[in-house]
Amino acid sequence: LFALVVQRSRAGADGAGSFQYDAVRLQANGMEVAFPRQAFINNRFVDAASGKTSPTVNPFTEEVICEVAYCGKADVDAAVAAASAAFHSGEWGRMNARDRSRLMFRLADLMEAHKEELATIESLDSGAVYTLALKTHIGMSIDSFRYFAGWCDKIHGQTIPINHARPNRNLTLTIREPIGVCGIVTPWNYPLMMLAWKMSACLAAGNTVILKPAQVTPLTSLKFCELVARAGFPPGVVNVLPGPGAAVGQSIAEHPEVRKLGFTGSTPVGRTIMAACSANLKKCSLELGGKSPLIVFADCEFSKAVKMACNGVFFNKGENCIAAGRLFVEASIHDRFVEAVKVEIAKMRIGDPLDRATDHGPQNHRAHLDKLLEYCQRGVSEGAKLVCGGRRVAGLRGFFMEPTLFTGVQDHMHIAQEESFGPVMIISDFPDGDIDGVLSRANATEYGLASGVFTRDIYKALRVSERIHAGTVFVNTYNKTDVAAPFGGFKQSGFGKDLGEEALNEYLKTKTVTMEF
Ligand code: TAP
Repeated sequence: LFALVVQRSRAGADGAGSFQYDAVRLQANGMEVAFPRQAFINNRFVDAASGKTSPTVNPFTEEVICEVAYCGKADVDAAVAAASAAFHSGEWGRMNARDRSRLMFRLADLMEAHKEELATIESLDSGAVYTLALKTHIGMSIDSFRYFAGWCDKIHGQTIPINHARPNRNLTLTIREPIGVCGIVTPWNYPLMMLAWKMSACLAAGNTVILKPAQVTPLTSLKFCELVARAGFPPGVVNVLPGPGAAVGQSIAEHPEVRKLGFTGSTPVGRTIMAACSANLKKCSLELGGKSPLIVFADCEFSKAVKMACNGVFFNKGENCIAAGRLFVEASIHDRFVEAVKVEIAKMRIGDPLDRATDHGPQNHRAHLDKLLEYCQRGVSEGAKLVCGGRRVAGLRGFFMEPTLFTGVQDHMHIAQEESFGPVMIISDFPDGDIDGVLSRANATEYGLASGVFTRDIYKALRVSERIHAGTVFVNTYNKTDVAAPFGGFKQSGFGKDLGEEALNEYLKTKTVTMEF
């Protein structure tokens, strides 16, 4: 399908001067794309200390794209040493906030200049539909760097009137300081966007960072590193180590010199990470799984609710942490709603994610597809009604899953309780007018990431918003995240926020200075 070449490449001298790395070059999407395949430590692309590599696979062709460095503990130690030097004795630690901001804006501009290339790489590596990759995966990554670049010189403390020590006077002030060397571990569903959400706040606050991308989707994180160096970031500020979570992620979480860990991924791994962080009592923030309820009242704007619900479930092939994991539809519109969803599903075009007409691409990797098929099988065996889908798409190469619809789902069923992380809509009905009943069913989950409600009645919308146990509530919309709005879960969906001003707090510490005069 495309020629794969690894060759020595001289990247442009946008900021820090030119540098060389072994680029993978291939033709795709009507363009040549080039990206690194080695780890990025101290502004250099290097092999893993062990020399090991592992393949990354294109989920549309099922073919290996290239071999990527497979890092381990020794690489974490090297990256932490570089990040520590950059923070404690390097240029970054001494840099003015406004210069830091300028660097971040320059990086965002470079990302924008390379957005088609980044979106193509994301599509090849993760199966994301190109048009969505361009707008959301890459577009929101760029927005995130711009948004937080603007914060760099607006991070400040307070002056606080404490009791005086008469006859002397006292004054207390607080200083907001970066934490130091931070670790970030990301999942595979939005590879670059998850990097961007966390790293932009982390860098704006003045920290240095070691990031481990998901093994199955490392390529845009590595391309990003090329742009970091070209933007002129000093060595050691950004380090990226592809490799297995159990070795690289765990070593970052345990490392005594890493003082903060930002994690997005599953709830079980979040628990492991929190335990590992206890080694040196690292600050951590966890954005974990979800099973977000979406309540559709009979007085909603019907066609909008149907379209938004489909978007809430099938967006990014359902590989979306805030996906509407469970729909509760008021009984009097239930059957009409199901019929309308079937019509929407029939319209979805499944195919090559690089094709501009495609709505639904392949699932991210084979193991995930297998898990989804098993999940649907379990729904059937527990007695839910499989209206459509539930199978691998026949006659098509690639990890394609049919968009799936279950109805008649009972609260005790596995598919009512656990997230699929795939294109599976799960509908239950609720008796007309039973707001309290549906709220208690919607809240009967250990997750609390997002939620949604469709109604024209402001009273119902506010009552649901107030009483639902979730970090985000969408009213008459869904999936509407923005870089300026804080994002994060309650309960076992984790704690700490990405995005918005609140995200800065995750990467800052407060020092209190009290003076007597
Ligand atoms: P996980 O299996 O949890 O993996 C996430 C990351 O953690 C990967 O980079 C993984 O490495 C790494 N990891 C695995 N074991 C580790 C360990 N012991 N120590 C440190 N790191 C470790 O999740 P996933 O399957 O990639 O992503 C899907 C999940 O993420 C879903 O549950 C979804 O809801 C959640 N998610 C949540 C959000 C938010 S914002 N709440 C956003 C996106 C996704 P490997 O590369 O080796 O797997």
